[in-house]
Amino acid sequence: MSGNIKAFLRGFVYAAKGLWHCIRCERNFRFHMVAGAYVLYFSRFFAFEKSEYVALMLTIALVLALEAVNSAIEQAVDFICPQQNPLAGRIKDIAAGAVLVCAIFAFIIGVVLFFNPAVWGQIAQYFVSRPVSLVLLAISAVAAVLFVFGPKNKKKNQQGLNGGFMPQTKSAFIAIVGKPNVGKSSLLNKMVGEKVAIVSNKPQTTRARITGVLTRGETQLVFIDTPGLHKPRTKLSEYMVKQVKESVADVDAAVLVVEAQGEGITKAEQDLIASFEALHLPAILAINKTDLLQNKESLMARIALFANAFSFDAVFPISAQTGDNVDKLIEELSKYASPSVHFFDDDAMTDQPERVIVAEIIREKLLNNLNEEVPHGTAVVVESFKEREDGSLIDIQATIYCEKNTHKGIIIGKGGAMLKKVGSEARLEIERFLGVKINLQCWVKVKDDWRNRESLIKNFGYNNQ
Ligand SMILES: Nc1nc2c(ncn2[C@@H]2O[C@H](COP(=O)(O)OP(=O)(O)OP(=O)(O)O)[C@@H](O)[C@H]2O)c(=O)[nH]1
Ligand SMILES: [Mg+2]
Repeated sequence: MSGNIKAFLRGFVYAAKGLWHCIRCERNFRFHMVAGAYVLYFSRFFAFEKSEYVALMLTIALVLALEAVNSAIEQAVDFICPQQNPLAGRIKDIAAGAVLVCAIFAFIIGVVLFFNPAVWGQIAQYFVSRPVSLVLLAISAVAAVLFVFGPKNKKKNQQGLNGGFMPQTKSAFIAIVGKPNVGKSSLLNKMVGEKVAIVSNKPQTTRARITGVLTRGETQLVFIDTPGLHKPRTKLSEYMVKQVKESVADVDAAVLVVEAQGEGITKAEQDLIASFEALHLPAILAINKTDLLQNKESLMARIALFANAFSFDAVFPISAQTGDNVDKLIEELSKYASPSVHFFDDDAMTDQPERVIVAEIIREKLLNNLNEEVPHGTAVVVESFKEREDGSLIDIQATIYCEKNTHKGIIIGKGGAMLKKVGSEARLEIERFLGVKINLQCWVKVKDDWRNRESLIKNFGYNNQ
């Protein structure tokens, strides 16, 4: 019996802790508390009926209770739903809508009850004739403003309540964005510590979102490498640009990668900055390829240029190639992690299936060995991936698609020399990646203008769903 009473009383302690948490972390809750207190204070000047007092108290209680419930729903949604789920945002909006409806009604009730100019005239006289009361009122107003706006909204970094209700682990989703060829995929690979995204010196190497995962202790950072933002000229590039926009909308923070050398801010970079502003997305500026810089003064000018365009949370001159300053960038990004389960195994580095990585490695070798439009018009599909029974070898068959017969000739090369070169470079890297010998066979096929054909784009793995 005494155990039951203890459990019953413990419920009140949890409730009090929850209330304290609301006051500490929720600015809107504090605002409504203060508004309620002033309403009650000024109500003493009005000769309200008992029923009017009841209506007033109930309205204040309802607004505060809904604010608390709204906060609980927001946190539950953040806790349960992976950030990518668009439904999560909608659930939070609906909960906030309920508070808004209640606050509007509370406002109307307030106006109806307090609309009496004669009484307000008397109240003004009351304070004018009592300077001490006027000063106290002014002091309380300043204290109220400090109380409401002083403590930060701490939703992101809250400590667990109820003795471990919140998970001990933390995670954050970070989009890596920028114009093509600035080194986004190189940075992803450096941060993850493994090559999970292909890299080339040609723009528009990355075509789809690539997830890279870094888990250090309790913190898991999920990086989303994106295609370089550019003006789309084909249906495939429309898909690529859409990938960037969707990525930015679904993360906790973004890293804008720009090159250390360069004139102004490009249109793509301006567009990305505008999207950070529109989404209120915190962003960090990574100024890459500093290893190529001759003088550091130009770096200062570059930092000033971007810092004037947007208030970045931090700026890091880095080199994705040498790894310079990348660890510091990771440290900074860890600050965006909030209590949450880990969305990937702690030893995972990417969510891409082996087949996709193999196809991407072959495409990378095509990009590195071919020039002009030819590599941009290629797509690679792994048709079969079979491990021999004794585990000694994996047989891989891949098809390289290109857009024109002339391109097919270039890819195969004189006497098959180019295809042989691409195949052998790809084989070595795939063997390193899979840790087992492979037998790689590549065929080349033509699919006219496939980059503008929706069904083929989907077949080649660039799926909009
Ligand atoms: N010198 C130097 N080169 C770099 C650095 N980071 C990347 N690169 C080179 O820049 C080129 C582009 O790198 P990627 O990582 O493919 O660039 P990206 O931004 O992912 O390009 P897209 O996928 O086309 O948007 C490659 O040749 C890289 O080797 C760096 O820090 N220093
Ligand atoms: Mg890339």
